[in-house]
Amino acid sequence: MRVLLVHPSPLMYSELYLRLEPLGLERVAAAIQSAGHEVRLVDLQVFTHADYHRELGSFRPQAVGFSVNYLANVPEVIDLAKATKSRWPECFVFVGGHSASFIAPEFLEHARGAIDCVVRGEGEVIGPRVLEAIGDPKLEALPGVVTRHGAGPSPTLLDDLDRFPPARELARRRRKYFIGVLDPCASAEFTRGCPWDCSFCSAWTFYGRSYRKASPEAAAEDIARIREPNVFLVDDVAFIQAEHGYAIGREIERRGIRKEYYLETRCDVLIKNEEVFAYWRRLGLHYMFLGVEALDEEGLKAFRKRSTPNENWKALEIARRLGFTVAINIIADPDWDERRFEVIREWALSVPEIVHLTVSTPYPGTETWLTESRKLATLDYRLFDVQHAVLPTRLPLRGFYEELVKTQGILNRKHLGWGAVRDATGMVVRTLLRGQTNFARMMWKFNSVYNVDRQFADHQKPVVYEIRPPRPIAAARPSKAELYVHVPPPVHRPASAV
Ligand code: B12
Ligand code: SF4
Repeated sequence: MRVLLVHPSPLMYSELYLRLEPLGLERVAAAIQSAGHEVRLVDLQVFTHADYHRELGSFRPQAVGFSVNYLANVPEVIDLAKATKSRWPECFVFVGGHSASFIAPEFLEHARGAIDCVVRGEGEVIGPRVLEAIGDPKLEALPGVVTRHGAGPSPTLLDDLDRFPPARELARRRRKYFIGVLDPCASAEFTRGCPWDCSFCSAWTFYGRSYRKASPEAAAEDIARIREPNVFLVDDVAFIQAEHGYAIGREIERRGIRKEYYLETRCDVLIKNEEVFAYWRRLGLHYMFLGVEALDEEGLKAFRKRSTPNENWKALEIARRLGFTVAINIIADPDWDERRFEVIREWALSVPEIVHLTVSTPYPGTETWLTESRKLATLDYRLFDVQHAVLPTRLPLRGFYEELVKTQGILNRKHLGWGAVRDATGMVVRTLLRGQTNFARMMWKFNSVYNVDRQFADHQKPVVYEIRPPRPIAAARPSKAELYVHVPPPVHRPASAV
């Protein structure tokens, strides 16, 4: 069967700092290929809607699968599904991915028949089975599958992460993928899932709080196959188990691989496993993202981050000592006033790290979605991208964006202003000499992306598809059944996360 897999367009954030390959879709593609199908991939982060329609005309797929990891992409994907079905009514249209998994029934409702099924959870095991079941009533009895007529049991976890290494060759124009100075940059995955349970995050609810590891050999083999000089490790929390990190590192050394890496981890994991991070520093790890989220005890408790301000500072000291360039994220609450933004600005300018600010956003699949007592101020999916305020703002909405953009501008100038440009000139020249322009462009794009008028105007756009607001729950904490996509097998869990 001819199958076309599609990744939607980038959101605001990716227009500026990064654009990454659609790794999940490449893994699903590998599984579908290994079942004997012909697969092509269109990534709308780098191709246009016109390219997509041309591909439909030339490839004539019998099935089109969309990846919806981000809630803000829901309207785009519904419209593409409708356009596809109206031109090619025989084509089977299915949707999978992180966000789609939490909102399957409403997705199908909005699409009014243009989407044949939503596939909840991981796509590797179920993807090929869905294609096999097209036209058969047994489709809706498959694990994770939801149609307008019914839903199968909960989805099946992939038993072995080594199966189905990503079909990277399907992502064309790979030079477009980058993160900051890591230009171009590929992505890779060493582990899947997260054993913690932060209230604002859906990484743990998607995987049912499970945690799986690729074998060190397969992980290193995958890195060896990557042609790009840089790699973004997509693991939710890198190197939770130091031994695993060492084992992969040794395999990488044995193969003589030299690359630069970026990863994300928790402050307490960095403190506990400092040595493995120091070891990876020598292997080429220069950049890391640390999940700090809040500066005060109260904020960390509210997010159930299970770390303290002291631990966070200690982790930052370790990262500085080891010579990492660190990015951290602070979650801005729509309830913030000018004073609160001022405090963040002062603090952010006093530390050497790159500080990002995102807006607190309840997402389906998170605990906050069910427990947040404030009423949503908008039901427009497109605004659920952690750059817009979807909860009521204390300041007038425009005033909130003025403070947000002012703060983001100051933080941006700190690491991308003229001083930084001077320091980064060598790097810009090197990337340009390699024919890479993503990083150089990023340095001049800020004002067109983060812009008060633009962000405010986004709220005035007509809304075609509205998110279904959460049903209030009776209990203080939602049950697993209310939260999980994958119902977990018995798991390893670090003591600090229990
Ligand atoms: C890497 C990553 C990114 C990368 C994007 C990489 C890319 N090109 O997709 C970057 C850094 C750019 C990024 C940015 C953002 N991210 Co992000 N990101 C992640 C992260 C950590 C891992 C994703 C990943 O690669 N996983 C590994 C692959 C193998 O899994 P996967 O993509 O989920 O695919 C599997 C299944 O979903 C499924 N599947 C996927 N597609 C399809 C399609 C079909 C047809 C089928 C059948 C199945 C299927 O099968 C795949 C294999 O099992 C997730 C957290 C998580 N654990 O998922 C957050 C996450 C997806 N991001 C999130 C958010 C909020 C964002 C941002 C909006 C803001 C931010 N926090 O930075 C931006 C917006 C990005 C954009 N679209 O422009 C949220 C999503 C919230 C939501 N519900 O919308 C998540 C869940 C993090 C969280 N803490 O809650 N992100
Ligand atoms: S530690 Fe990170 S990935 Fe895990 S639940 Fe918390 S925010 Fe999500």
